[in-house]
Amino acid sequence: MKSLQLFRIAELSQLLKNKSLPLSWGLLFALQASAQEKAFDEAEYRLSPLFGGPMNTIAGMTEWARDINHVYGVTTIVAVLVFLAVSIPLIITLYKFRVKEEDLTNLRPPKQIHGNALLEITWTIIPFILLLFIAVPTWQVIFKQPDEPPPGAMVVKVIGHQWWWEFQYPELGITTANELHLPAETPVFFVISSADVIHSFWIPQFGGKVDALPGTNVDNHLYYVTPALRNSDAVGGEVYQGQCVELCGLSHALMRFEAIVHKQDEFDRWAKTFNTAPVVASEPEKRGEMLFAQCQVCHTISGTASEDLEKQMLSMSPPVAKQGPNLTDFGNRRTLGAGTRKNTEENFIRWVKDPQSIKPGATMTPFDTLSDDELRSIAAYLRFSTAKKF
Ligand code: HEC
Ligand SMILES: [Cu+2]
Repeated sequence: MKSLQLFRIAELSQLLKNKSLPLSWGLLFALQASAQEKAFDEAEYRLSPLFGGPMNTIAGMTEWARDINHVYGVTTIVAVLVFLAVSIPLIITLYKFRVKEEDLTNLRPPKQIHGNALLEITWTIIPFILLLFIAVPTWQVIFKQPDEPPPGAMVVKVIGHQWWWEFQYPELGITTANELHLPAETPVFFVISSADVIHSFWIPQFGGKVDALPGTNVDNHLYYVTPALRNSDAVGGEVYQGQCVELCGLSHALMRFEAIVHKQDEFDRWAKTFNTAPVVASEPEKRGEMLFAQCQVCHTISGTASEDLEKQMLSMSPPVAKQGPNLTDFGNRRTLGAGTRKNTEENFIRWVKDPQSIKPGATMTPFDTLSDDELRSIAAYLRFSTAKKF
């Protein structure tokens, strides 16, 4: 912890020396990073090697994030100028017109004035011009967002749930949760909505946050080109952190996800193998598969009976969506409980026995009557049978 703090300070001074970071952002960066580091350490998070903090908004990885940072920069400069224009004359005035020793015996009220048209017009026009300075780049950036998916963009539907994320790829026939897989350097058009209350979709390093609203015909959009890989032969993709940023109930802070950026061919393989049925090899996995029957009302795994059940539920009128996340690729997921814990056997068993002990308010039923052996079998099935090589 201490060493990380030192690392961050060293890193920061390096950035300042290279002039790649304005001072005001640098200070903000240091404060924000140290608070987040603590939170993420507790959640067993790995720190991203680039710029330390995985939730850092300042080191934008997409052009969209850099556009937003440009607006921040302009706003910061204007704000600093206003601060100096007010505080310097104030300090000079306080000093120059302070009561002097010899005046103390002869204090008189200052000359009284009322109204000064020239002054009032001036201090109306100056803020107007300053606001224009901020407004023009803001508009320019806002209007870069298209209303419809541009030709060639991949469409991803993002649906917020209390307290997890669903991701659908309509063109690929994929539904997954809590892990957003994306190809590198690809334009993506997100269609964002919610199944219950207002959530907000945010990947800090990709820029911008967009509310996920419940109800029909209120979908919000977000468009950007995903970043290039930092390491062009990264296997398994590069991970960015995401978080719900609208206070949405008890476990709002535990409503996280990971965005994983892959080489195009790796992404294609992921998409192609995604919906293949689990490979049930060992005895515990077979037992686990049977025991999973009691989880099917809420969870779907492609290529199993739970998928048929989902189709039936969706064809009812009105259609009924399952309450829990799709677990088709659960074995490949790095976390469980929407980014709350690492996907280990121990955490898995604790989750199934008592989800609320990991995530207060989680709407999954606790399965505390299952024996340890049964729990280990379900863990084997979900953690190994569904882990597909791609
Ligand atoms: C009443 C519906 C319901 C039932 C039944 C149910 N779950 Fe869940 N499950 C959920 C919900 C809702 C979540 C998401 C909770 C959250 O993250 O806030 C979840 C999350 C999970 C997760 C974490 C997924 C992730 O990627 O974060 C696992 C693993 C899981 N359930 C396993 C099981 C198993 C195994 C069973 C059966 C023994 C089961 N569930 C039964 C509703 C259910
Ligand atoms: Cu939320």
